[in-house]
Amino acid sequence: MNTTHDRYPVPQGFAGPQTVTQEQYEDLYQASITDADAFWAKAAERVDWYRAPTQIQDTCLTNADEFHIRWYADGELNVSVNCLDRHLEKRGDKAALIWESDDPAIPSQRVTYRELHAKVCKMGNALRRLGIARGDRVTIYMPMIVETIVAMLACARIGAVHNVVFGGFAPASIADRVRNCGASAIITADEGRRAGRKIALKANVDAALEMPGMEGVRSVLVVPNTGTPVNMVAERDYWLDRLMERESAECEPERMNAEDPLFILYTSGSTGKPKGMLHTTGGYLVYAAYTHAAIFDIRDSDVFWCTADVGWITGHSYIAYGPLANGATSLIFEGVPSYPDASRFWQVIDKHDVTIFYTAPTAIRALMREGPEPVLRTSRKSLRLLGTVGEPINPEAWRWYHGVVGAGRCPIVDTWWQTETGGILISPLPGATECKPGAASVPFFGIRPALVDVASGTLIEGPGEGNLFIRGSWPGQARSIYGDDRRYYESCFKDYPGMYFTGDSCRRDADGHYWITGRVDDVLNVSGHRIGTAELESALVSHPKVAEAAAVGFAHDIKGQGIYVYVTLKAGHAESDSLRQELVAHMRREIGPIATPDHLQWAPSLPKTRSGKIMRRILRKIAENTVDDLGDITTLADPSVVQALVRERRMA
Ligand code: 6R9
Repeated sequence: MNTTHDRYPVPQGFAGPQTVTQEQYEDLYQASITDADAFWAKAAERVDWYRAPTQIQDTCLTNADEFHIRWYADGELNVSVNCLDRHLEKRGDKAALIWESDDPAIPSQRVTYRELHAKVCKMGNALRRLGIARGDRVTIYMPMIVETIVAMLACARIGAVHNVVFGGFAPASIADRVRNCGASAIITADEGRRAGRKIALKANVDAALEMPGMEGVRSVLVVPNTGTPVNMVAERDYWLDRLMERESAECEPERMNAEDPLFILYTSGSTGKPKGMLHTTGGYLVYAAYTHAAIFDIRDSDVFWCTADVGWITGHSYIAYGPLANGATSLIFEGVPSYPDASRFWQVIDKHDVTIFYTAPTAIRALMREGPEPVLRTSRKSLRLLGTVGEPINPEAWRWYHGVVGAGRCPIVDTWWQTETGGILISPLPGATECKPGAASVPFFGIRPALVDVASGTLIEGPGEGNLFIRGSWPGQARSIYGDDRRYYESCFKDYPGMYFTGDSCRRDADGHYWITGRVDDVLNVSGHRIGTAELESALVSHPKVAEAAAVGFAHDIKGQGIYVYVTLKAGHAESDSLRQELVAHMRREIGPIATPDHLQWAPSLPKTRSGKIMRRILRKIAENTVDDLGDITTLADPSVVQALVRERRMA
C-alpha cells in the first residue's frame, strides 16, 4: 500500500484542555520558533519555582571551548516538590501510582499522592542519615516496583543525582556505570520478578562490588521484594524498609538551581563505553511535563500506562517525572507482555481502566504474531489514546495496533526521541495531526528538525531523505556526557555547528511530516534497546579465546534489528558449538541478556581496509544475506576474506 494515501484523520473533537486543534498547532508552532524565549518562559509556568527564572535560554553550540547548554539558569525549584507536595491539597487522595505485579495472583497496589509523598520523605531522610548529600551520585538497580519511583524522587528531594541502571544488566555493566559516575550508594532489591522467574538483583550488585575500583560505594540499600534471603554485609548493606520505618514523613526538600544535575543515564554511543547523559533539574522537568501533557492530552481522570522500564529514558520521562509533575495516575508494571499469556497487556488495561497506553513496536509485533484472539477476548473500552516509542513502527504493526487493539477508535502518537533529548521531539498531537502509519509526523513546539544530504553534506529543503539534525536547543536537551563535555561536543555538534546530530536518518514528505528510517551510526536498536556495536565487540574480545570480533545488525521480524557477530579465534583454539555457546553466555554475563547474539559466525579473518578499518558495510550485507551486491570491495586489504565469509554463511 502506498503509505502517503494511508491516512487516519483526527477524530472529531479530540483536542482536550492540554492539547490543541490543527489550526492552533500551526500558530503555536510558529510562535514557538519566532519568539522562543517568550514561548519557553510561558511553558516554565507549569512548574512551581522557589524562584521563577528570568533567564530563559543560554546556549553555545558552535565551538568546543565555549560549548554549553543552560535553561532557566537563575531559577530554583525541587523536582520532588513538583511531583508530590504541590498536588497534596487538590489530589492528595488520587492514585499517583498503580502497581501491577509480574504475577497476576499478587494483588496490585494503589499509592496515593499523599502516601507517595510520605514514602519519598522517609526514604529521603534515610538517605540523608547515611550521609548522602546534595550532589552525591546514587545508583538505582531495581525491578519495576513502587520503591523504584520512591528512590528516584527521594534522590531528587535531597539533591542527590540518581543513576538508574536497567535491572537486566549484568554485574560488569553495573560496575562500569557505578565507577563512571562515582556513586557512593546503590539502591537495589533482593530480587526482581520477570515472566515467572526471579532475577537475583542483590547478588548481581554483590558481584559488581567485588570488581576493581568499586571502593567508593559505602552503602547498599536493599528493598525486600520477594523475601528471598540474600547476603547482607554488616555496615555496608541495610534493609531499606527498616531504615524508613524510623524516619519522619516530612523531609525538607533541597532548594536546587535549575541547572543542578537531576540524573545521569547511560546509553550506547557509536564508539567505546556507554555514555552517561546528564540531565538537569529545571529544563528537564518543564520539558517532560509539557510534552507529557500535550502529546498525551492528559486529563485528570486518565490512567496512563507506559510499559517501558525505568532503566530507560522513556521510564524516566513518562512513567516518573512527566506524569507525576502533571498530577496524573501512572501505572507501573513489573512483568512482560507475554506472561502468563499474550493477553496480559489487555487484561491489565481492563483491570485498571487504562485510558492511555504507550508501548514499543517490538511488543506490538510480538503480540500481533499471536493473532487477534488474545486481544479480542478483552474489552479495552477504557482506552482513548495509544502511543509507540523506541524504534520505527512498520505500517502493518501500526494498523494492527490501531484496528485491533484500539478498535479503530484511538489515535496513535508515534513519538520519536532519545535519551539525549530528554523528552519527545517529533510526534503527532492527538487533536491536531492526521496520522500516517509509520510517520513520527510533526515537530513538537520549539523543535526545528533539519535534514542533511549524506553525499553532499548540504541541508535538504522540502521533501527528501538525509541525516536528522535538530537546530538550536530545547529545555529537555542533555547538558553533557557526564565527565566528558568534550566527547558530547565532538560526537554530536562538531560537524555542523549549531545543530545536534541525532544518529538517525529520516525522510520528510511533501506535507512536511517526518519518517524516521533508522540509525546511521554504529548503534543497533534491538527490541527498542540501544546497544553499540563497540560494546558487543569489546565484550567478545574480553574472552581469552577471541582474537577479534565484529558486530552488526540485521533486519529481524520481531526485534526490529537482531545482533549478528563475527568472531575470529586466537591461534590454537578450534571452532565448536560448545565454544559458540560459551561465547554467547560470556556476552550475557558481560553485558546482560539484551546482548545475546542471534547469530555467531566464525570468521577466519575479518574484511578490512588497507588502513585496518573493519568494513561493516560488507559484514552487514553478509548478515542480511544480500551478498549478490557487495558493492566496491577493491579497497579491501584482502578481498578473498569476503568470499570465505560468504561461503560460510551459505553453508550455515
Ligand atoms: C526514547 C528512546 C533512541 C533511538 C532513536 C531512534 C529510535 C525512538 C522512535 C525511534 C523511530 C520512533 N527511536 N523512538 N525510531 N520512531 N518513534 O527510545 O530513547 O533509548 O535513547 O533510543 O531509538 O533510532 O535514535 P533511546
